[in-house]
Amino acid sequence: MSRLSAIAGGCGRQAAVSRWKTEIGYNYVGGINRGDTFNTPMSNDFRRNLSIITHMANEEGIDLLGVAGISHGREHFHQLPASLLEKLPLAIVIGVGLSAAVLDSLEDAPNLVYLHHYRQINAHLDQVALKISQEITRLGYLSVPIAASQLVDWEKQLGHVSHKELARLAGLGWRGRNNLLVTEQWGAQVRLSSILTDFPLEAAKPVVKDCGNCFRCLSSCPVEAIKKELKDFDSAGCYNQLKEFKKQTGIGHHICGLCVKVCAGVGRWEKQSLPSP
Ligand code: B12
Ligand code: SF4
Ligand code: SF4
Repeated sequence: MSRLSAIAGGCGRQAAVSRWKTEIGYNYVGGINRGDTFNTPMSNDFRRNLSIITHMANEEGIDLLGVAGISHGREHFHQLPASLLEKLPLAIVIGVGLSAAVLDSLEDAPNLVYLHHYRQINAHLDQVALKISQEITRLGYLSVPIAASQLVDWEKQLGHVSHKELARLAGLGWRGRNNLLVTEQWGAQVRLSSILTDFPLEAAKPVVKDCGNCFRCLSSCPVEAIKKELKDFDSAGCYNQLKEFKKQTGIGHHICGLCVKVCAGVGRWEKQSLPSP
């Protein structure tokens, strides 16, 4: 699935939300409501279920949403019991685009404006993942929201699962030379979160695309961690640089953003008139 189209704000938004709820027979109005949530019998109606999720996501200002099948690759999940994972065949992946203006404020290191933006988008993603998860729970299905940015293995620098990989599997984009999830519309300027679930939805297929002739990010990295081939990406070099940045006054987090700044996505390259690679 590609970028979500926004519902108009204010009263218009409320009206639009009511309209789609009526259209799809969705009459949940708050409080605890499970099996009787729909006017029509609850079957494996993927389209309607996707509609519930995408409209919620739209209301919450989510820019990207996709569904990944995760029945395979369980070894890539960490600190989640196998007995739970086997009940969760899907991941709903959500993404929020970063402010191009905030990224423009980056010169040769992360700054406090970017730190704030990073933290707020993480918090926003976590809140939306929670809301979607609560709704799925109310509908009688299982859901586990995964933190946007939380380590479960500090030494190996691992989260519960890689949102980038889930996003790729959900067809939202490809793994760029910068090792990040790169999308058509947002480039790498998108942060991600995921909800593991058994809510009946159709899993997408990964997109067959890559960075093509773009090498824009190679010169953006202060330690030249980004190479022509993704397989040669220097993870240790990148991490060491982020440790250096972390020490800088007021930052205190492993952030950087320099390779994100230059990976703006097809639509935004024209608008931003960034220098040619
Ligand atoms: C730890 C971490 C880091 C570490 C990296 C360490 C590492 N091991 O990757 C450090 C501190 C260096 C770091 C740096 C950055 N990070 Co970081 N980071 C994370 C975090 C919290 C966990 C990543 C993780 O577990 N990686 C594990 C690796 C090994 O996963 P992987 O590369 O995808 O490879 C595995 C999969 O492909 C898997 N696999 C294969 N088949 C299958 C099948 C299935 C079903 C599954 C699930 C997996 C799977 O096999 C591979 C090996 O295990 C995530 C949040 C999250 N939970 O995803 C954010 C995250 C990856 N970071 C992000 C960002 C933006 C950054 C920075 C730009 C910092 C910043 N914000 O300014 C830099 C970019 C560095 C770069 N160019 O790659 C974003 C990426 C967004 C995007 N568009 O891709 C994330 C997703 C946070 C978010 N909520 O958006 N990060
Ligand atoms: S800047 Fe270009 S080469 Fe680098 S990850 Fe983005 S699309 Fe790929
Ligand atoms: S996050 Fe910074 S150090 Fe790491 S690859 Fe990107 S530009 Fe280089």
